[in-house]
Amino acid sequence: MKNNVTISILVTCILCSCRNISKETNKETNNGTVDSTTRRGTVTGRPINTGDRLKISGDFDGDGIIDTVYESYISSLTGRETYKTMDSTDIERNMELTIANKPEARIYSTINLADTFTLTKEAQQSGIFGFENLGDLNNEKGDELGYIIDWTDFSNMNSYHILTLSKDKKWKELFNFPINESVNFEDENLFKNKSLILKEGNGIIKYKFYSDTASVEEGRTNLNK
Ligand SMILES: [Ca+2]
Ligand SMILES: [Ca+2]
Repeated sequence: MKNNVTISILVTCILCSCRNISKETNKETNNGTVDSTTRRGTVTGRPINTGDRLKISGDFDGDGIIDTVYESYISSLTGRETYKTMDSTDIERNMELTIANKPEARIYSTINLADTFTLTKEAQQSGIFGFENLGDLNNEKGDELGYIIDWTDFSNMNSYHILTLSKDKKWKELFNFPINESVNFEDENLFKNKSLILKEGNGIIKYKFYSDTASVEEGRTNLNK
């Protein structure tokens, strides 16, 4: 009797493992035979990692309460958050798929009555980087913020943007300047505060920009003019 029980358990186990093996084999066969259209469907079918969206905090409307500003990266085809990376192994294909996805880089915040603001509708980008609270640069209540568009290209040429929230709760660009993505962030090309921007006071800032003569130079501007 005991032997019979042992044998039937053994048989059940073998049958179960056979079923598992055949499932695995099917899965492999499916993967091996998908055509490019099915594969594309699989890529866009994966869950969206919104963990790669950036956020910063600060008092951007100057009411004394700390606010949070979030990055949003949507496909204008669906109006929903979408993938920053469409193909992590093939750079050229990633570029094509990104453009075809018609993405928009935007920001939104916890600030009452401040609308979602579009940073760019240019399709060849994967959101932003260097997203930071710059403090109150123009001496008008409220912190300013900085960002750089993460262009999906092979160029190091880019621009640094400074935004402020106006009194009527609208985001607007105060200033921008050209940068070189690799050279500008080398230690010797940053100010002593490890930033591209240094506040002088009375709305005046100094900034490190990439010049036409291919070197990092220091500029100075009045944000209130
Ligand atoms: Ca606030
Ligand atoms: Ca300000």
